[in-house]
Amino acid sequence: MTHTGKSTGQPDTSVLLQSARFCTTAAAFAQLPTDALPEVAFVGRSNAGKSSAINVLCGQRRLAFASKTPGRTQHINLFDLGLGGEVIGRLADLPGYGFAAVPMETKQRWQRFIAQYLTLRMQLAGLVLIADSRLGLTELDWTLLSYAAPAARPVHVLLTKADKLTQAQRAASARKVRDDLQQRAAGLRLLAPVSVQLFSSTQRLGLVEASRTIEEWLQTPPDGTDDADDAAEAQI
Ligand SMILES: Nc1nc2c(ncn2[C@@H]2O[C@H](COP(=O)(O)OP(=O)(O)O)[C@@H](O)[C@H]2O)c(=O)[nH]1
Ligand SMILES: [Mg+2]
Repeated sequence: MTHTGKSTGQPDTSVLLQSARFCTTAAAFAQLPTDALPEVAFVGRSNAGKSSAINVLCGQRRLAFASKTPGRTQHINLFDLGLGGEVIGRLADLPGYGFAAVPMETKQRWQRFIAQYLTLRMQLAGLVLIADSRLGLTELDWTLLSYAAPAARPVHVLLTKADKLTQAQRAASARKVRDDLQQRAAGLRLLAPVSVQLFSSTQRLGLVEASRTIEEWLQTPPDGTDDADDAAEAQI
């Protein structure tokens, strides 16, 4: 996939992500598409900057707007990604969590939906966790990671709003999150790789790294069995 730096005057988002088109919205697991196309899911606390990140990564101003519509905030919104007219994968925008003004019953229902999605969705190729770089990973993010752990999908943390930090603060934020992950990974049984990067939707910081990660996941079989088989064969 083509990625070009700002210096060449070319876009810094990927052609594949720019092809994103709204596909469907699901209020329950049974409403999710049943084909085998790989999915990359975006998760994060509400207000962390998830919609902004999706929009800027896809080079579209209002793609993730659906997620803001009242009544749709507890849905999973799916976007098709295509190459040459053929849909080859999807992005899944999961409901933001940690929004205080939500009745407990609603909260529990969508918590179950998120947990179900993260553990049962075979098509899930990887998880992009959006966190505010000023806050790092909060208890709700750790809870989400604990839901995600059994499925052993790779996780990529975008520490967004990095434009609000100085260079030194950015480095400290990334270091703290990496250290926290190292300390807590075993306890959470997080076996799949977790990577961390700084990001800013307003300054378009970290777009190339984030899109590359997402594209790589979409081009890897979701259950990773092929890789595992290859590795096993290589060792024999
Ligand atoms: N400065 C700055 N503000 C951001 C960034 N990303 C999001 N925001 C702001 O943070 C607020 C929440 O963003 P939004 O994308 O709606 O968050 P969501 O609830 O996680 O989808 C909005 O006011 C955004 O304009 C960023 O990278 N930098
Ligand atoms: Mg949003």
